[in-house]
Amino acid sequence: MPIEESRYIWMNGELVPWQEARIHILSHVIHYGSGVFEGIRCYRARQGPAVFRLRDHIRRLFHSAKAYFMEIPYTQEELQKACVEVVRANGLEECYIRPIVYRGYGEMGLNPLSCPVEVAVAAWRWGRYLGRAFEEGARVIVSSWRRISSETLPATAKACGHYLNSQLAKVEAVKAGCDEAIMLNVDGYVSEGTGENFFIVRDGVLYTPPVEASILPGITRDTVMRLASDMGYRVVERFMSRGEIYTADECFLTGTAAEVVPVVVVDGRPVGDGKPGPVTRRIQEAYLRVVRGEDSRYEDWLTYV
Ligand code: PPE
Repeated sequence: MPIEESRYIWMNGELVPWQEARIHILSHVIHYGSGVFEGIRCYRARQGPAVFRLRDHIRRLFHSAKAYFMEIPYTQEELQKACVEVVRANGLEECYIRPIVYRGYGEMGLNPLSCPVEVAVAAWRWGRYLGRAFEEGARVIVSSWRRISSETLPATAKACGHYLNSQLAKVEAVKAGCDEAIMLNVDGYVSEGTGENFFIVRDGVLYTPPVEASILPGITRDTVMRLASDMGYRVVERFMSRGEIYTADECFLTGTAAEVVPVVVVDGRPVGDGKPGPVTRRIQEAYLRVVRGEDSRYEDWLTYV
């Protein structure tokens, strides 16, 4: 689906018209993937549009930048404000916000340190990331590509170049007629989806791979762990093997873009009875209530625009 254009993009402190938010072809990021980014959602809540877990996303952006020696020329508060400003200036209510910090035009070659660090924040309306799978459940494969190892790249950073790994797995899934791919880590344990974390449900207990399984520590994953335990479920972070997915009662994916998506087929095998499971449904509903400000226990997570 093409991007649904908005009017302005925040670039290095100024709002510029959407079509003018350009960078030079010789910018470092284009050649070497030297950028870090975030994905944040804003929802139509009771008292107006509200950005979900803005502080946590911006904090992770700074952590990602630190791993690559990128000094962001703004404070966390300033970038939080930039996100809110972009939503407001575009008159958006429900939207996706994409802050990106990248190495710009300066020098060529692998030493990035003298290239300028630039920042942009865009926002646009973005519907269901995995389309009908949100309702009907996703069909996934286990990819032949392993998730990047923490010994190769700092896998907990959300960096542009890391997503070449995700793209290989995603294309493999799409060419196999599936919605998404799950990657194993280099040791053969389940890691995550190409843009989502992964959970299974067995006998009413939720299991999700730990950070040590080379995952991106997802903010939606954290939200779901918190909501599920508040709902009375036991939540366990532990390594899991590929075979365990096949025999799980339920599986689901979590991510800012994807939200909470049931998985109904893995490698051609139905998960449970092949329909979205009841625990997944309950968590999906609870998540939507929280992001829309319908559950006062979690108001702290909302930043009203
Ligand atoms: N793992 C990966 C690899 C990942 O990219 C994401 C987010 C997650 C886990 C979940 O993290 P969180 O959003 O904090 O719960 N993927 C973002 C980018 C998707 C894209 O296509 O671009 C997102 O969901 O915004």
